[in-house]
Amino acid sequence: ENIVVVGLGYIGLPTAAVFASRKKRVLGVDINVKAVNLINQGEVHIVEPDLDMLVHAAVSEGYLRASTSPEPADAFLIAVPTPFKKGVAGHEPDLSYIQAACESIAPVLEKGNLVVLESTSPVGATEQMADWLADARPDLSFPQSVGSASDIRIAHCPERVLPGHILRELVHNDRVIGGMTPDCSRAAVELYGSFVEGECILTNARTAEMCKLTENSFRDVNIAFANELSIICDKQGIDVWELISLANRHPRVNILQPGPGVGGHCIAVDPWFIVSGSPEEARLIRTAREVNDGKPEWVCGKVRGLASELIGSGQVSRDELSIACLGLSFKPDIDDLRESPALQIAQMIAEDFPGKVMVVEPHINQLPGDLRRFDARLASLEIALDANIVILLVDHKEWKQLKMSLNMDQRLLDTRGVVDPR
Ligand code: SAJ
Repeated sequence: ENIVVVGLGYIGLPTAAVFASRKKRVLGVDINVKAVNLINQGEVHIVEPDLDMLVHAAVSEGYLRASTSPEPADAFLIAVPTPFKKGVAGHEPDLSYIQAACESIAPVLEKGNLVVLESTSPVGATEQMADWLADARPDLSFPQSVGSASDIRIAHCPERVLPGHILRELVHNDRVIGGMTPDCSRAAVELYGSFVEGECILTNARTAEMCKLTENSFRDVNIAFANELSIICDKQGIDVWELISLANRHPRVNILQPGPGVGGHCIAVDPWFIVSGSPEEARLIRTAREVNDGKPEWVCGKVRGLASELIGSGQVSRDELSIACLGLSFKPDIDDLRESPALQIAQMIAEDFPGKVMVVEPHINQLPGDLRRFDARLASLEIALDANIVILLVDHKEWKQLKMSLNMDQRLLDTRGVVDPR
């Protein structure tokens, strides 16, 4: 069986490699020529535990190849990004990458093929994908017009793996499989059955789309609850981490952890797809997004307050003031800075206090340009802990057991509850 995977990012490449490890012949397709060349040399362009070994083995055994254009196959998997349109009010989903993927595979489609949309998508995207394919190939029949008798079978099978644990979760997580007809679902189950050890559960495409959005919105709403509590507790002089651990002793309470905001490409994006599809109804989901998106600015306000306090009381002069940011990535123990609230905060602080900011980030060796522009610099943890204001932004394992004793001219802002206040 031959499989084409379109999009060789954090989802597509691991999926392609796992299929190849089960002795399927896989062609990975991406518009990024550099990534294609690297993969063909058995190397990878993304950081994910064990992925390099898996890709290397699959390429050297001849089961995995990469190219910038698709070839005929039995099944096509689409794993391209679905961002929202930046700057557009209402955070409209941008399906242009799916459309481009459809245009690239349509010419090589043959009767009997299965096309699976894996990208996280707004409700209706799978039907839209089928329409794009049907428009490009009037000689073939599709489920939206002929039902189960269609030449091409189409399903949505959203990915729910956690970055950092992708290879394990790909195999062990349950999979929700939503076909446009029951036949389409069955064809997709057969395909995934070659490596998924979790349960494959059948539904329709719209429910599968909504299911994925619901999972990430559930997490977003629950993190927003924790973030709102942290702001309330700060005002009331209560330690929010102590509060949450006490409340979580209740058998039916399980509050998540507050932080500097919510980052990554999934949890901070997917809820907007529900909001833009049902703007009147999705009130809680929208508010949760706003609460989480507002948290970086709240943290910056706290830092400005601490700086005025230190300067106003004469503890330190404005010229001498130093500020340290511990962590930049969007979550612990990874190098991924994309959509990171920690990075956003460090940038805002560096802009407010040019030349005074140092950053500790063990997973990178050069600061992003925006930080360098305001003369921020990378520092060691030891030096950073002498800064007047220390902002803990990411709970990397390097400082999980961090012990600090603060001098009179020092303040700590721990957004992750790592340092025991005692
Ligand atoms: N965060 C908190 N407090 C918490 C938990 C997380 O502030 O208690 C923050 C993190 O620091 C981070 C953000 O939320 O900035 C998101 O991190 P995450 O670890 O919760 O999730 P992601 O974005 O790495 O992966 C999520 C997962 N979804 C769910 O857990 C419901 C993953 O299973 C999905 O496959 C992935 O989104 C995706 O691709 O959609």
